[in-house]
Amino acid sequence: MRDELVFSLINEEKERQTKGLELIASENYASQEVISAMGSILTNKYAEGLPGKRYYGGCEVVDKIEQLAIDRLCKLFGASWANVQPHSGAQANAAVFLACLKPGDKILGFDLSHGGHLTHGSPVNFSGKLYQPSFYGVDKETGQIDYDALEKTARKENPKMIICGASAYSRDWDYVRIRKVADEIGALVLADISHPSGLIATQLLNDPLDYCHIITTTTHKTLRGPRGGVIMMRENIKNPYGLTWKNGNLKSMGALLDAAVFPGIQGGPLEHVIGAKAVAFGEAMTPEYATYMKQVKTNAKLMSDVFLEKGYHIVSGGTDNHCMLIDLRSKGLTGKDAEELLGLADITVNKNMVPFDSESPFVTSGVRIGTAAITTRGIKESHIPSIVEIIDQALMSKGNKEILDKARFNTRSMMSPLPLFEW
Ligand code: DSN
Repeated sequence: MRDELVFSLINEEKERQTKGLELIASENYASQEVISAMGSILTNKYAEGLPGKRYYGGCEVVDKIEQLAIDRLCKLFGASWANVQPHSGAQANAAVFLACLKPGDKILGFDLSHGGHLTHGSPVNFSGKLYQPSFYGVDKETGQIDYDALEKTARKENPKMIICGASAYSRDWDYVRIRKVADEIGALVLADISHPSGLIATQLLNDPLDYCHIITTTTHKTLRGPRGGVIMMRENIKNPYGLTWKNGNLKSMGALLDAAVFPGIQGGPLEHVIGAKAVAFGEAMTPEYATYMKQVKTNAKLMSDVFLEKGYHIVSGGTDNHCMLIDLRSKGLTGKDAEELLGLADITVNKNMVPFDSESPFVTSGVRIGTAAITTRGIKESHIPSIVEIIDQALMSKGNKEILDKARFNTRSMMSPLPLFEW
């Protein structure tokens, strides 16, 4: 018997996803094949362990699937080792911490209130409770990472690990500079590339695998796969002086990371999600995906330019990747106001702290906007000025119902005809 209630709610959500403008920078629309693999009978299988080394019988097929996911991921990023079992990006980071650090060890991460992530040392997260965090942030004037301050804090605090990566930062990273100071103090570098991983896989941003010891990413943001995480390492990484060296510890570090994922922090892997990851990694190696990622970047750059023309303040003055952070203080709005007003126009964003914010995380002074999801729907440069116009109308509406209804009508007219799984 069909569960009418659950499936009618799924249809309701599908309708919401179809008619609106999805601008949450961490979301995307997975392909029908990714969704089919994720909704498959692979969910029935227990497979604790790794391909060829399981604690359950009957794993001969899921072994092939998981190995395929590992091999495709390594090919996609030029990695030499990977674990595809983390259930999420947070789990991937937790496994790295467990493998590389002891409780009480010092870590240095990007400040959450400047665009960083909870798992990079926030006091409300395991990473800030079990380890001793210190933080770097952005320069008040430029809105870009203050690398001088990062180096200063690294030398003062002597962390065992420096974490780079963000959830609301629109600029590329100087991995060479971070690795240089890490070498000086004997720290490991973890790059969490959850947001820009698709742009990195298609060589549209600097490659962290060249310089960082360990890489984590989610698989559902720009990578457009199922909800999940992975960990990777490259064997021949460079030192900051351009010399390539063989990461002699790859095998033993890989074994430590594998053991940290299972049995360290997880039980049985989600083989249905791993099957869907394999599909997504296959898709990400196609020319169509490379074209898609270029379009994501083009759309983001144009959108930020049009917002600037309309007098909005974009933190750091623009974007190199798929997202931008708008500081709404100059427009007399909070992030909470903006999220609510845009929601009434069927435009989904998330309120977000801006650097040096005076509001609480529940209110905030900004919104974060990303172009990965709308680009999957088929949005091109020609649509961007109209999208910014609709957003501006909704934000400046002061809650006027007529204006918001018109903005919602315009959103739906633009989005409803576009298919959900357009490539
Ligand atoms: N929630 C993710 C994001 O929106 O960036 C990070 O965990």
